[in-house]
Amino acid sequence: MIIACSVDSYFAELAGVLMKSVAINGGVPGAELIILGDRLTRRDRVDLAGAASPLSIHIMDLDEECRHRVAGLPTSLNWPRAIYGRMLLPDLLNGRSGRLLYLDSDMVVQHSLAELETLELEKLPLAAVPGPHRHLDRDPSIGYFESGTLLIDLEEWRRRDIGTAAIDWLSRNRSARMPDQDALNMAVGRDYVKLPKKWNLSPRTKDGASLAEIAEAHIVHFVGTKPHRRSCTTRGREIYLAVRAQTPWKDTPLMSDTSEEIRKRKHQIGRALSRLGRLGRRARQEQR
Ligand SMILES: [Mn+2]
Repeated sequence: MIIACSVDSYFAELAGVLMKSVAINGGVPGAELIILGDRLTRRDRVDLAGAASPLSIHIMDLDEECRHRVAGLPTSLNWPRAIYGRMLLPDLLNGRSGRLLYLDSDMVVQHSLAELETLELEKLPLAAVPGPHRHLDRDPSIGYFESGTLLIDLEEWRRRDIGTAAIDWLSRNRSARMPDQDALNMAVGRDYVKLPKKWNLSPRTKDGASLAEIAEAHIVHFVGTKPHRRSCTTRGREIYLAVRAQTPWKDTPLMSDTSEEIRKRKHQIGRALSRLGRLGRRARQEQR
């Protein structure tokens, strides 16, 4: 089984901790670990390379062609371009068959993933955990899954060209509430295997999980404030910190509110500059 996630530099630590948790708790010594990176720094690469020891991580880059494919899709501070890696990976792994376990970087594996290596996928493109959001404008009986854990049948996904269908839908529906997740749900419809909650469990109090459920969850998902921020108070955060202490990030200070504020400002400036660039191009065209 291939296990992959997709991150930019900001989420590199989370990806490293996730992969470490796969190595120590995943019970899948034969797994192949892949990180699809969007402009990772040299430092990120060095840290990630050692993060999953004794397993090794292969880093792939979100190249020009990938960027072109997702160029029309919406992004924000919380939804960077890297989230679309899950739509691209099955095509990037063209020629490979079998299954890909795609995981959000803000997850930690606590117990064995071995069950997912043999779980029956019933000739469907993926398996995922059903979620509560039913805001899509379609027959509610179709249901809705969360995109944090995706157990993908690579050949079935490519046969149905799920990646293209999701990208096309989202480029026509740029104001979707949950961009990658809504798009995948539209592309897949009813055709997925429903996984139990233990494969994608949010420990947040408002998501209603009990402490016993959190302890038993095979994969916990830190939706909301990310656990590498100093200000994170999410329940179960110690699960993240315990694994982090075994990674190259163990002596790195947690992300302060100041650096988070700087990130936000940089993002706003980036947006403003690209808006100015567009206006400038339009003005020049009008002068012609
Ligand atoms: Mn997530």
